[in-house]
Amino acid sequence: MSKPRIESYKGPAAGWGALKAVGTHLSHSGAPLANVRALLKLNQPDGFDCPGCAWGDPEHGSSFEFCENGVKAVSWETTSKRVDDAFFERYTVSEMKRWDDYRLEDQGRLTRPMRFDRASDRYVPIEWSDALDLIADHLRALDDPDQALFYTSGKACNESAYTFQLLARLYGTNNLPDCSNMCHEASGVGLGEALGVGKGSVLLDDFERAEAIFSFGQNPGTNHPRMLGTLREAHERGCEVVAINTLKERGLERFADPQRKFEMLRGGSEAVSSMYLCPKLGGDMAIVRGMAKVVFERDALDHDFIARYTQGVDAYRAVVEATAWETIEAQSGLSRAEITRAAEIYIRSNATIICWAMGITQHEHSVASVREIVNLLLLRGNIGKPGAGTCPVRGHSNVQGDRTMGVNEKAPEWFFQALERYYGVSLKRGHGHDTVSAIRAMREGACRVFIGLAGNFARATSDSNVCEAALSSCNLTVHMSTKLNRSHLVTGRDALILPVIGRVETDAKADGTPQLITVEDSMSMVHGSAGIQRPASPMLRSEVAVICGIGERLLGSQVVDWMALAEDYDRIRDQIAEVIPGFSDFNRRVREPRGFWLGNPGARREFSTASGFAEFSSDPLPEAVLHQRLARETGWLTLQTLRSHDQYNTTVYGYDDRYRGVKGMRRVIFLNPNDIERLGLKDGQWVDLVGREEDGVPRRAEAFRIVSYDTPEGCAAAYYPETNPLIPLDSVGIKSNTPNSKSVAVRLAPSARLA
Ligand SMILES: Nc1nc2c(c(=O)[nH]1)N[C@H]1C(S)=C(S)[C@@H](COP(=O)(O)OP(=O)(O)OC[C@H]3O[C@@H](n4cnc5c(=O)[nH]c(N)nc54)[C@H](O)[C@@H]3O)O[C@H]1N2
Ligand SMILES: Nc1nc2c(c(=O)[nH]1)N[C@H]1C(S)=C(S)[C@@H](COP(=O)(O)OP(=O)(O)OC[C@H]3O[C@@H](n4cnc5c(=O)[nH]c(N)nc54)[C@H](O)[C@@H]3O)O[C@H]1N2
Ligand SMILES: [Mo]
Repeated sequence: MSKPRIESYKGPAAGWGALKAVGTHLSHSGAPLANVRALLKLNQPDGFDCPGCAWGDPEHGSSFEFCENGVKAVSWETTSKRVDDAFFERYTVSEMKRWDDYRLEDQGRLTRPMRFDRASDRYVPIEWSDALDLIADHLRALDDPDQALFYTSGKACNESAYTFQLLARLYGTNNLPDCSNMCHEASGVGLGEALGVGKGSVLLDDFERAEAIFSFGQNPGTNHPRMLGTLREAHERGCEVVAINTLKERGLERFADPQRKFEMLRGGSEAVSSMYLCPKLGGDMAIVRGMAKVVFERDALDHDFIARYTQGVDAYRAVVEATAWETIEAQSGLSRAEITRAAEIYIRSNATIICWAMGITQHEHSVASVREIVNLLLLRGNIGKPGAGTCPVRGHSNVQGDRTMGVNEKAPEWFFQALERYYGVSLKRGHGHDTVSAIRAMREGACRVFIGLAGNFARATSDSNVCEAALSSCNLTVHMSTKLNRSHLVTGRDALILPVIGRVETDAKADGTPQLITVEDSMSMVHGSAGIQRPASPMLRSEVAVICGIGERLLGSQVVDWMALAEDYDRIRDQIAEVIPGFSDFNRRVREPRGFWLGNPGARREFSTASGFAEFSSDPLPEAVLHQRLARETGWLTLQTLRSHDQYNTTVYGYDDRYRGVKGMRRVIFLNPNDIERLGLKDGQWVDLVGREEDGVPRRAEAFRIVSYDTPEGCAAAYYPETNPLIPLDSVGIKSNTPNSKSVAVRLAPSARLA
């Protein structure tokens, strides 16, 4: 681990810094050669899908794209370290609860199923069949299937997601919370309302034709590194790239492409963006509103498109005209002149893509912001033409696919009917619990069994202490996982850790031939993936095998022949092909190079909204965004909780955040120098972060070091998940119910920790 220090980073994104980091990570994982081999197949048409992110794969050019964080994701999974029986004999659960996220996962891969033994406070081995019986017994013992929760993380592939939701629904519940509830839910809701489909409309090709690309609230240098290549190529051919980010993120400023040898040798790099705006947290809806104001004023509308395909433009025009520039400037923290310049770029462009991620979706008014983005695109007909459209940049590599497969606590009526028709059963309707309401339900005793398909529920959710108490009150908690994490330590009365095969590993049929799994990327491309490594332990099972094992014990094999599904995933895909639109001939099409495109009706200008038209919204700007509401009370700041360069969500690979200049530590809070002075603090000082406590729940995260940083006044930043205890469970987005992870009210208190 590096010595803790702050050291500003002068290089471009990627470049030599990335190559050096790759070397360090490969040697730490202890399996360098195997890793390299796995990597060479990374993202190739017949290879395996990188578990790193959901950015699309290019159709031409080199199919191997270098990506530092892809290497980290792969080497983390192919590590030679193992969590074995001796490990669990050595450490009690209480002891491991004191470890941080890095130390837990760094123990290596889980190797066999374990059951919590309360008397000894330890996990002890259990046979697979006993573990599956135990789950079925617990589920059968519930008074009502709605007392069970089936949580999915976006790591799960299509086949496990489909069987998991099928299991839940046939058992009798729609309680299918997923990580999407904390992530792009607002995009799904907003796009669904406006355009009829909750997914993005662009393909990678569109990036080659766009004349302007706007990126709102995302940090691709860390979280979607392969997107940087796309942005830079666009910029090189004269496309305007406008970055709108509260922080100056290096990846959005400059990028050195490790694929280009000459550039690397001369230490060169290229600019990625032509304009960079740094709004206050939550100020984006106001920016887009300001841009729309300019578009109306200059009559730069696509009148034909608006007349033919849309509804509601007059009401929208009225609300835009009624919004004062003073409000727009106050909420965004930007000047009218800056916003006008961005609008002029938008007006000059005949084909515009707008991308966004968590900086847009994790606020109270996120759904309204997504709709405002769509409004802006509609004004100039930027939906359903080449080089233009919406691009919510997804997180987990298969988070979009999991929803397509029916992991949805609010599944639409047609989906129930399709399942009923195919399986000849009748299913319960109604909404199940999402992530936040699942925590409330456990807290109230209404849910008593929690089963997690991948992920780290206890750490990823908001209000950590509240969530941990809720999980602990369950009869049974179960986690299908690859690595040890905090959720395993927050045990119900009974608790199981079920170790599964990871994506880099071969998942073989009984006869030894490999199974194929499938995933869907941000551009709705569905493709196959098969691992090449030997599984980390002979006792691992695939997610599908575990789910089907529970299914058979709980529901028998009359309706679904679970064991047949587990034997050959082609059979699962045949059922998906019958149930889910767009998947006909699934098994053949997914074996074509690069798979197939699910399509998006919006790209054809077909809108399956209630009216059949693309809908303008006319929401007023929020009365005030959080930083304005807090300004009146002294000492409060708005905190965004974000990712460092060395983490994948709750998986912490290391303690460096290279581009932000942080070495060897994670407990830092980035503050504007004026805030530091105003609050009578000093750069480098240690403080505790205190959240809102009006509801009587203490919310405190201890010992963070102040880092003076280029962030707007009143807007602080610190890493997730260490800051999750600060986010009140009820602080959620309107209509999305997503925790407001990018606008958390905090104040700073003296820390017991000394320098
Ligand atoms: N290496 C790596 N890759 C990942 C992940 C990972 O943890 N590590 N996570 C995956 C997942 S699940 C997801 S969802 C994505 C997340 O991808 P991102 O959305 O890029 O993730 P965050 O780190 O949360 O970054 C939020 C960015 O938005 C900016 N921002 C925050 N609030 C605002 C705001 O109000 N307005 C504006 N304009 N900007 C704002 C922040 O400064 C930051 O740059 O990445 C995926 N890929
Ligand atoms: N404060 C704050 N909170 C946030 C966010 C934020 O920006 N700020 N972001 C939110 C977002 S966008 C998301 S998507 C969620 C993420 O929420 P989750 O998806 O629940 O969390 P991860 O950290 O991705 O899960 C990591 C664990 O997954 C398991 N795992 C890894 N690979 C596999 C696999 O192949 N199979 C199986 N079965 N298990 C595997 C490992 O055991 C690992 O410990 O967090 C959310 N929480
Ligand atoms: Mo996410």
